[in-house]
Amino acid sequence: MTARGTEIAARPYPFRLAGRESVALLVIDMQRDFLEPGGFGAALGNDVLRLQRVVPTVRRLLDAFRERGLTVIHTKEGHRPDLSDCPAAKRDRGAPGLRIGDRGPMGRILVLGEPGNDFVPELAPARGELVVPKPGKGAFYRTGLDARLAARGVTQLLIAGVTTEVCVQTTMREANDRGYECLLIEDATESYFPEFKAATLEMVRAQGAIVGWTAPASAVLAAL
Ligand code: TIU
Repeated sequence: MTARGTEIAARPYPFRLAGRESVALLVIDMQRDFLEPGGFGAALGNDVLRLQRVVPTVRRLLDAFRERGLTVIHTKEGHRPDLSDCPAAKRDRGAPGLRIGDRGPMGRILVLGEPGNDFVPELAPARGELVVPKPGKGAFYRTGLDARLAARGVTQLLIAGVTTEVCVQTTMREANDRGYECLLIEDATESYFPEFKAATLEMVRAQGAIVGWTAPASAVLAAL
């Protein structure tokens, strides 16, 4: 990418990168709690292994951003050990095998600092990369992310991570409303429900990119 940017071959139309300083790779919640047995995702009854298929693609994107010195941000969904930032409405929802804060095989479910709440090892943040803990599904809710992006001059977010229709889509919508241009990387996001992933990709880029763009990782890598 030049200082003035270039274009990503995206849908519904090309995504013009504004320049090196304006773009960030935002990796959403690539944590053991969602990708490994014994965590939050599994406690909700999901087949967590299907999320692991995107790990190599996210890693390729991370490598490319790091090699070029571009901004990388990681979010992690989790709660304080006293659960003071976990609404009862979230903890009490549904009938999971283990609830948020309960002790599981990887430590307490969805609690910051527990082994199961950490990133999958292949995608661990590198020194200097921003790590944003978040109590909600959206990365802008009670995190200060907006101010931190503004301080860096970031206006465009290339988004990867899990799950497509929950934390990824919520974050993309929050970002879109705040004026960021967002591109969801199709093969770097995954859902427990393939039909929800497909619907999310369709709905964000419909109506002339009403929420944002989508493109495969190969198109993003070609443009960097
Ligand atoms: N359950 C589910 O699909 N997702 C979450 O609870 N969090 C995220 O998407 N990270």
